[in-house]
Amino acid sequence: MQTTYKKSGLIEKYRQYLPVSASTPVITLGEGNTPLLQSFNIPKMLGCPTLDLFFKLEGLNPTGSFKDRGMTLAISKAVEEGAKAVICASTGNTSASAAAFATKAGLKCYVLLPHGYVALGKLAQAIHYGAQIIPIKGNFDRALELVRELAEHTPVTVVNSINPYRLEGQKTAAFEVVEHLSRQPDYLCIPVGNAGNICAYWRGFKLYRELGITAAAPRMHGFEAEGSAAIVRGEPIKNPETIGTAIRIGNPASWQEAVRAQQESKGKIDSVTDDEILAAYKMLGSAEGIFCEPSSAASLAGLIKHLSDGTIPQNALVTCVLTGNGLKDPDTAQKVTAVDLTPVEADLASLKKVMAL
Ligand code: AN7
Repeated sequence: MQTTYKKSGLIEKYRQYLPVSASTPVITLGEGNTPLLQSFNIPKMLGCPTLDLFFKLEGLNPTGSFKDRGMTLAISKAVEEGAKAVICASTGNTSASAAAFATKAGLKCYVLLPHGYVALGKLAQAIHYGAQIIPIKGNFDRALELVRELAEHTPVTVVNSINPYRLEGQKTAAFEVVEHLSRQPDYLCIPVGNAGNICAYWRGFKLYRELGITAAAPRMHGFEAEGSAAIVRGEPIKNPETIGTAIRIGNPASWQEAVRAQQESKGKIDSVTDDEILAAYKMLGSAEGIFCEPSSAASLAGLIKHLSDGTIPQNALVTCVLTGNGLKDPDTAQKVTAVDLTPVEADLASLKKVMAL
């Protein structure tokens, strides 16, 4: 039977804007083209009915986070360049994504994880996709230092965001936001960990402005967790702490470029507390039917902060990036909302009683 199978994935869609040639092997899992969902309930709840709010649901990528956008390109280029093995340090999502794409490409994948600080679902993914998992007695920043050192002495390709192809792939998210809105947002709110994604979005928005596809570019508002807010404080943090383990990073790899993105876009890099992150996380679930991971909710937490202090006007067009899927971190979901899970007798009378019917 003949098919007219249309190739999927970001590289096919955006190859004119990406560093690939006709001979680059394309390793894809169908990443990208994630929904941009309009929010109706949250603007009302915040007392800002004129706010035009959209959520970019990056948790709907194949491995459940935005990392897949960069990984399709990084792994495709690694194969093109003849790599046999890839390595990354990760707070979880990079490792899940690297493991999946490496497996698809037939490459060996090593992942260095901060022991005890990777959400259960992310660990399960890396195991399931067959990566060699190496938990270390140290945090993410130490793991990344080790990866850099290893790469100097061994024939492994680093697929952390210091790999130049990662951010190039991730910039496609900005293209999609513009396509879905038919214009640029006024503000982009985004969590900041290693600060790569904020740079990637800025590259994408800047390019579309240069090409005349949009008239302007949004202001980039990035949000670190208060306990790991190195950029806000202006110095690396030795022992970063936050409920958002994905952004528990004390020495962001893309620090300088992120500051440039903030300055060029006339945006702001700020911090949000764990309580603010959790409030936003719960609000997304209970008001919008969106389950993102705690770190992702830093974007909404930041928006709420900047609406209340007047940094973002109440009638703005805002896109909040929700970077990862809530299913990755079932432990936090269960911990933050107390529910009674005591079983009831399996009969109608008991049910009616507990349901107050
Ligand atoms: C859900 O996986 O650094 O500012 O090793 O997983 O580009 O680092 C993850 C980062 C936000 C921060 N939201 O993005 C890793 C890792 C989620 C994340 C970030 C991460 P960057």
